[in-house]
Amino acid sequence: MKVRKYLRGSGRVLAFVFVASIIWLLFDMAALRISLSDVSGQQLKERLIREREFYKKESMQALHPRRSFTHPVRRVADLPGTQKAPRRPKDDLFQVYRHKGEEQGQRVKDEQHKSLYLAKSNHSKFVDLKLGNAAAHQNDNAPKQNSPAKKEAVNLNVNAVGAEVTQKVAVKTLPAAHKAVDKVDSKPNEKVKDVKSEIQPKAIKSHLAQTTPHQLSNQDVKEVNEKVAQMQVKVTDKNNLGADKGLKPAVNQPAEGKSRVSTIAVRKSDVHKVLSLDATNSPRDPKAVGQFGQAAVVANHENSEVEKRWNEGHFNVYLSDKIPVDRAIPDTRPRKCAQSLIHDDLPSTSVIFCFVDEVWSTLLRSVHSVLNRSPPNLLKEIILVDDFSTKDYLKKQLDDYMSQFPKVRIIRLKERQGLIRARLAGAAVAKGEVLTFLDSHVECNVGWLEPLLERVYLDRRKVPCPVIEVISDKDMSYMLVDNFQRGIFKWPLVFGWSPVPADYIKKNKMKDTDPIKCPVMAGGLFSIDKKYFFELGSYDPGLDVWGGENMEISFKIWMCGGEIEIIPCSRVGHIFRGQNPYKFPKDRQKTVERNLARVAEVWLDEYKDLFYGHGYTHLLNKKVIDIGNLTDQIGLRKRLKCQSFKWYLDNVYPDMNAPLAKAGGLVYNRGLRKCLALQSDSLSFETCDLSKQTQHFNYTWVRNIRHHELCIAPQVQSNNFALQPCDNAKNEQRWLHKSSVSSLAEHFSAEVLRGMCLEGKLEGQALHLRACDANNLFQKWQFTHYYAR
Ligand code: LR7
Ligand code: MN
Repeated sequence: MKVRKYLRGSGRVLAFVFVASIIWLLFDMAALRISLSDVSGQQLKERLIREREFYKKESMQALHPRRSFTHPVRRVADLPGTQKAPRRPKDDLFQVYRHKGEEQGQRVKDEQHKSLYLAKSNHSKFVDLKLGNAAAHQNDNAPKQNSPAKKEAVNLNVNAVGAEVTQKVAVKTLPAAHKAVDKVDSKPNEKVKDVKSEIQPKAIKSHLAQTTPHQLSNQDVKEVNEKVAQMQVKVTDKNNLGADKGLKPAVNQPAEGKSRVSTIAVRKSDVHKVLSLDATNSPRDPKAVGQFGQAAVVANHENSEVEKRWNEGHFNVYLSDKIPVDRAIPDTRPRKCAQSLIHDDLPSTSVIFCFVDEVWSTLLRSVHSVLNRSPPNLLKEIILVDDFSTKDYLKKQLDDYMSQFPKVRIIRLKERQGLIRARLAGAAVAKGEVLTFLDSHVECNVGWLEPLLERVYLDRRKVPCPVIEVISDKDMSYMLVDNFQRGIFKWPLVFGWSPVPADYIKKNKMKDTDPIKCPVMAGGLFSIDKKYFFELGSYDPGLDVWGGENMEISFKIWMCGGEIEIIPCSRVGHIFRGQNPYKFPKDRQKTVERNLARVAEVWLDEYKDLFYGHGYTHLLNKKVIDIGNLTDQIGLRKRLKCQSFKWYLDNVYPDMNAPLAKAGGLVYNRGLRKCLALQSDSLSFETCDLSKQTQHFNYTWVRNIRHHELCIAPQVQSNNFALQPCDNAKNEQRWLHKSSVSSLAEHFSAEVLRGMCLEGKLEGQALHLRACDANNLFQKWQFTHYYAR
């Protein structure tokens, strides 16, 4: 009765509205529920795709390292205050490296350079190419007064190039030197050391004192001798070289390499100012295409030709063929470099170029740049390792051409070995005390060699690299790179360049000429003491064809007692190109991945998960890929008593962020408002308590939810989960989890069971597997700490 009273009049209307809205609400919720599960399925799909895309992108970056962080370059011609060509290449560099209060010095240098320039201009230092190519034609156009010298330069051998320059310019001071080196060539078996004892300090010093443009003051000599003496003290003290600046590891090096430093102490050798030898200082044809490293343009009607020939090298091959193989390039060194002091008794080097189907003109330009800009007494030989090229011109034509240079040796591999084993073949026959590896499309700049060898001389465990400058793949111009760049890597072992932090430069009062400690090297251009290279086990011979060897040797050098440095006073241009112009015997991506996995397994310790976790989890499955036997490599690491990868990160690359897990700590369920806990071999929920170890889990790089050795895996039939011994290779133990942003933020969605998520269950405080639902709070989890995105 009472109810009826309430349902009378307006009350009836109200009741009707109330009931109707309840029914409406119920329908709405059901509809929403349906659409939600739809959406969440869709969202999960999208998320998986996005994740996959992300990792694919990252792994692609690993395969195209140079594209990921580009080299900061400057066009020499674009530098402020430079005029249009023709001009002397060195002028604009003074703009780049001009320092306060040095204008006076610059003027002096300018004058000196001018006099050198004039002095040399009467003599051609160029090789008659006898090729009938563009360069040879340019020779025809060369000014008349060059002709006699040109004749002189025919039949030129390395030493003749050096010798000729030497007589006319700075190294006129070294008559004994090249006489002696000539002798080495005629008797290839004669030891370098004997020769050096004939040619060394006295001859150089006395002649330098008379004729070098920059007189070596007694003060200079005194300073260096003092430095050497200080080093000697330091060495006996600690066996730890601290004389030079740079990112020096704080910990004593473990490997007991026989340091050259102790030898210095005995020798107390004299020093000379770095030799700025450059046989191309006054080129035959200053107007030749690309001369002085300037950008060259091709006329519109030649474009189709450019395009046609592009794939021969994946750069402008057509243009390269027009540029003299001995062109001049601008001296891009910081100004002070020309004043550096170098020890007189540096070790000699074998320069090793490995190549497969390299373009003729770039290969020749690489070789000539070494011949024309290296002190002959230091250049023991140039070894060309032909990695089973297919091009005809690289056979007899190359043999014939190189036969004019006694220092050039060609080694032919009987089958394609790949860059890494080709380098090993070159190293095996090298006679020099130091190996200098170069890519086969480079141009070595003036004074490039001595600063590298000087570092090896100071300590045989130093592995110096030149600054790698950029030769444009499009217009072949020589571009200068910014100072203070070092080689680094990012995950998954992607090489890149990064500037030395400004505060580090400031704190260490670094000068632009100081060696820069380098966590990893680019790979293609470096010098290394030959014995030391082999003591380090050279390269892992199990690395195939191309890629990853730069990471391997970098970790090996640092972790086993050596150092990698970039030497700003040594500069070499390199053609950076978008693609490899040669074929890979096997799939390119698989080759590089496999190499990197070998490196990760041998050198990265527990950090290898960071490598795999950045797009390479598929490599963990032994059925997918066989990375080969690692016993020798692991044995080598033990034998050399190398440091851990953690040591490397802490001491060599401290600015690298490398957390061992993506997230960790307590795992809070937002619906239950409790934390996941391990209880007698199963999982349940407890009130969160940081002090309880049973509540601590990690979300690892290979996407496991891990408690010590146990990992969670979904069980599809029972809609449940299982705790299994962790196995990085098992895909079923992987869960996608993001702290925010993505649509299934905070969920744990099973990677192999699409659309299934971990959910906290109210009854029994347990855990089960349910269809992912974006809004379900019981499917939302939060770790105490997130270390990475
Ligand atoms: O199967 C091969 N056999 C070879 O002899 C493949 C290559 N090669 C030769 C090739 O002809 C060339 O002279 O090896 C040299 C290097 O090959 P590139 O020029 O195709 O390599 P890249 O310059 O693209 O790659 C860089 O990374 C490589 C990874 O294995 C090597 O370490 C290269 O030496 C290295 N180059 C540099 O470090 C130059 C600066 C680039 C940067 C950054
Ligand atoms: Mn290269």
